[in-house]
Amino acid sequence: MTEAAGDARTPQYQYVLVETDGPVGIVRLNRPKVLNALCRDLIEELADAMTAFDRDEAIRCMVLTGNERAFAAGADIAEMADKGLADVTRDDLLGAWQRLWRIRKPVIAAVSGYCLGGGFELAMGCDIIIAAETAQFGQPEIKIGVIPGAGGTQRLTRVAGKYKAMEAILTGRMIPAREAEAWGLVTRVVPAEECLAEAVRLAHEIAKMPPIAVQMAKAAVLQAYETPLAAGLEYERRLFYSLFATEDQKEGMRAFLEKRAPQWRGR
Ligand code: DAK
Repeated sequence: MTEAAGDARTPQYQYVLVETDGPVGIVRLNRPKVLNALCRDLIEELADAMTAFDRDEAIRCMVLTGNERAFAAGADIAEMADKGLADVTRDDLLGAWQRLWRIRKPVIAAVSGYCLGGGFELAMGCDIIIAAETAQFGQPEIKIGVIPGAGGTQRLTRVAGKYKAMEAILTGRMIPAREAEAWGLVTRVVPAEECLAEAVRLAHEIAKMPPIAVQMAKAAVLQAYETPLAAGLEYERRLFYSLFATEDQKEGMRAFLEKRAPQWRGR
């Protein structure tokens, strides 16, 4: 059962809608008139909402979504158009985005419609992407005189490889959901009407897992993008050993041996 927005756990924001479904925190981008263009205040609110869920012990997994027409069509071009170098440097545009990349709990993006520019970068910063058949991905910044600035040249290249990324970024063309799937950019493609429900279902499945191990698994997978293989393997090994300090490891292994379901305590 979904909790109504507006209470202590789900404060009201101007540009994002926040709700909970048991242990799942759901954040919906909410500037439909401009295809969820990511203005500065929206990113600040998004970072606030997701950080609050990250700190809330009752929340185990998050879903980030938009609407049927757009996940997000990129950063707000109207807000950026007249800025100079001094403005963008002083405004520290990056600050709130950085807070998003530090979320420790898993975040599933449910993407329908346009997912462009900063919107695509936001989705790529999530841990799992469920795409509707209607989803269209792309980095069209080149068409407005800039390049991706929130990770697109790096994340897209690491996932899709140099030749796919180069074409996408140099032409700005849209990549339909099925093509994005073939490039390894999305977890799976589902019919549009099932997209959010599938993401929430998956979030509930993850929410049933032991929370400390879930966070460590996320950290270990992300480390694969940061380090050479030997350092990544060492990082994984250390996290693996450290889980033997948790009650959940004892409970999980005992429950298996006793042929019963484990009761996770998050300790
Ligand atoms: N910004 C502002 N408004 C936008 C917008 C955007 N990105 N995208 C759409 N809109 C607005 C349109 O202006 C229009 O407003 P009205 O005219 O109705 O007032 C309304 O949304 C509906 O859009 P359209 O009329 O254009 O709808 P169409 O179906 O005809 O076309 C479209 C849909 C998605 C193909 C088209 O809207 C479009 O091309 N949009 C722009 C896509 C784009 O270029 N995105 C990249 C933006 S640059 C960084 C962080 C982030 C970034 C960079 C740095 N740091 C932390 C350093 C990100 C940069 C970007 O994303």
